[in-house]
Amino acid sequence: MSLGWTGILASHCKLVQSQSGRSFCRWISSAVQRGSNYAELNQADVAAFTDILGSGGVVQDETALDAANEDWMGKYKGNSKLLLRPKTTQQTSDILKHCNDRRLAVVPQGGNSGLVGGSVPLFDEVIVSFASMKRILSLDKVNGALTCQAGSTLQELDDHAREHGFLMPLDLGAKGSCQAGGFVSTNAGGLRFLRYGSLHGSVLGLEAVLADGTILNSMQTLPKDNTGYDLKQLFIGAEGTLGLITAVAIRCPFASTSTNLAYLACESYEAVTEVYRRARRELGEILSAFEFLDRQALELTKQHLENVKDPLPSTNTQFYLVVETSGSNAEHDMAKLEGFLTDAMEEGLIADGTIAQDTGQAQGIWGLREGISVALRHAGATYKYDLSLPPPALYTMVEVMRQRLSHHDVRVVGYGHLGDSNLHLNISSADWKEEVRKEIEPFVYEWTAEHGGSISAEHGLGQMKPECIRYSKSPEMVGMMHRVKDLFDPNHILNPYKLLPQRTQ
Ligand code: FAD
Ligand code: 2HG
Ligand code: ZN
Repeated sequence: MSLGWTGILASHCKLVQSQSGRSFCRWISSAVQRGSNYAELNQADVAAFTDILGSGGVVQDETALDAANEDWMGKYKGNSKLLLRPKTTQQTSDILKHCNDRRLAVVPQGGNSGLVGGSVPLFDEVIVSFASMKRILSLDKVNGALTCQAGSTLQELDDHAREHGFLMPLDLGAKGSCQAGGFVSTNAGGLRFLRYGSLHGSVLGLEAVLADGTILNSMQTLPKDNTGYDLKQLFIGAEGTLGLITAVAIRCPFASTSTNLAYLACESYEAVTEVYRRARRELGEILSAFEFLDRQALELTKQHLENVKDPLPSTNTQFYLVVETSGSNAEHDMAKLEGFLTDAMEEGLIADGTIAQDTGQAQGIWGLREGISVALRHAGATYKYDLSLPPPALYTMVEVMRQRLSHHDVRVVGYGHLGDSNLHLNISSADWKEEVRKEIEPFVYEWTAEHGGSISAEHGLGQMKPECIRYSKSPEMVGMMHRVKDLFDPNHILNPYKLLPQRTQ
């Protein structure tokens, strides 16, 4: 697969005025340049880092650097010569103090599962990995507050929480690799968002190190604290541009004792949205996930992932739903779900369906849904978009794109968190082709903004689309973000070229 896209993707854009008076950016193909204000790494820097971390925490090995320079999709590749692995908050602070004094640019890296190139360098930025900060620190058995170091993976945290009757308030396909610092920094959404909401609500506290080495500790574990500005919120979704998160406190709900999972087939998108509306109304408090995939997503996943089984092999509808309920009374929950499904079937909204009979079947259904991104990776190059759109417009986007790209040899795939109005639009092609990208962008962003959506529902902006933030945020909001950045990181050493657009003045 070609990796030569970074320069093109990290293009600048110029502002143009739309008819509605809103400012949009349009691509011009000038690649981002390495900031001339950044120093180049030298032997004295390596010696200073070795003093801080010992030789085990300073990685210059080519194989390890190759892996850390490249993102999960194989789409972005940087050229860092140094990977640092702190074990403590104090070491992280000492590293940043040195980098700030020397003007060395830094990329924080968690599980490197991000989908917008935020976790890899563009040039020679020093990579700070949290892989050696994996300790789970505490779990309050009464209120479910769990504290951990930033490098703990979501799977490890969920396993630990479940041992004590709780679960993590988020779940996603990359749970085996993504880390607390990474999912908090991206404000990841995932499969449990519908039930437990955003990390802006679940994160109770965090500890972050600012560019100059200052440690900001707000590791409170109580849900209420109204003493002044809630600074921790700024780090949630900041994609490593304001500080390095070293520890997190997160509120874990009790795990439900009764969970059901249904896999449903629908003929039309209208039926899908009606099933969703009724699920909210009729399943109410026990509805815990409402995901959808289209036939193209299903076919592609079956083609590329051998271990995925089609739960409804004899149906041939355009849409499939994964509907989960979680409650505390198995009989009541099942009766509610069955009643809801029977009504929807009798009214022709659902063409066919199955309810998982055991955990193995449930895992199979989730495996299919979570496997779509992995299958897309196997299929070649993917033009990946993660959009918030109002439910009526959500699938129109997929149809419009399919029509627009009909003269190209690509597969347009739509799936996502329908219950959160979050579409994952993926265009799969054997290879990257710049002419295809140009037909997708900026159209996809303009269309989304015109329909009142957001160009990033959950994956963030990273290096893929910092210039396009203006489709979703006003000039005043972007200006204020620049001022916050200046305050937290005056020398702009933290994750440069990501999230924020280049300044226009
Ligand atoms: P990384 O990829 O390493 O980093 C992500 C960003 O956070 C980067 O900007 C990085 O610089 C920064 N960062 C990392 N660690 C720190 C730290 N300690 N301090 C400060 N900044 C830091 N996302 C969703 O929202 N929902 C999904 O359902 C979902 N499913 C996925 C499924 C798959 C198969 C994959 C590969 C990805 C998926 N993602 C999903 C995308 C991704 O955002 C999440 O996996 C996760 O949030 C990234 O965590 P990470 O530890 O891998 O972070
Ligand atoms: C998901 O919901 C993830 O599966 C990944 O957010 C989406 O790969 C994608 O486009
Ligand atoms: Zn998602």
